[in-house]
Amino acid sequence: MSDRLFVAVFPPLEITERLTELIEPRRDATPDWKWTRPENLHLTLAFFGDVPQARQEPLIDELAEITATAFPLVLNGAGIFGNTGMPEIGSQTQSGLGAKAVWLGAEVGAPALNNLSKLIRAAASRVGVRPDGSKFTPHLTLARASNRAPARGVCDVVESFGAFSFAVNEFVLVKSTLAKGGSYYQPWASYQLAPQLEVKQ
Ligand code: 2AM
Repeated sequence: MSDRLFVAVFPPLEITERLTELIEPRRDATPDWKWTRPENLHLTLAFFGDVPQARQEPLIDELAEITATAFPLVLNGAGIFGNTGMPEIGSQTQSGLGAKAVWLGAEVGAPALNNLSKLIRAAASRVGVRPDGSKFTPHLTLARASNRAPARGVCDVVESFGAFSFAVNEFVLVKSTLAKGGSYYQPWASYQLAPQLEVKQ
């Protein structure tokens, strides 16, 4: 037996609610694009695919050994994943070429997310769980196209959403179950980051 596992940061409720308010009126307006369900909004730090049950307990324990500090994150601006899986950001999102996913990028906090992703992938490797090796691109997927579809309209919508700031205080190991209406995510284990020290001037 194995489970499909990944590690992610979930935005706090107020951000999810704000995003949901912005997304809901668009759901039926973009037939080629499926907007992410509110409870599924997240930033993936590491994707492991199917992890055999025997490796899950060691993985859960090894992730608990990670020491990292909480950090601020600001999500802003649209990016796309195209056929190549490579991110295309900024002006290229306006090119009108077909894309697979449209996402919100990290305006502030990308290096800290990258660092946390590295720590998580290293921890997983130590217990024989191989993380997806593709280049890490901090992103929160907002819409997916089952076939490549023109992304310009959706990118413009996402660009109009503005910025979302929050503190990343924890990361979560998630079990993903593939279902017809989209994946279903269950938190498997949560890990708190050390509080950020306040610098008094
Ligand atoms: P996405 O946000 O770009 O779709 C669960 O599948 C999560 O893991 C999704 O957020 C997905 O990213 C991410 N992920 C990263 N690499 C993946 C891969 N090779 N296959 C499936 N999902 C992957």
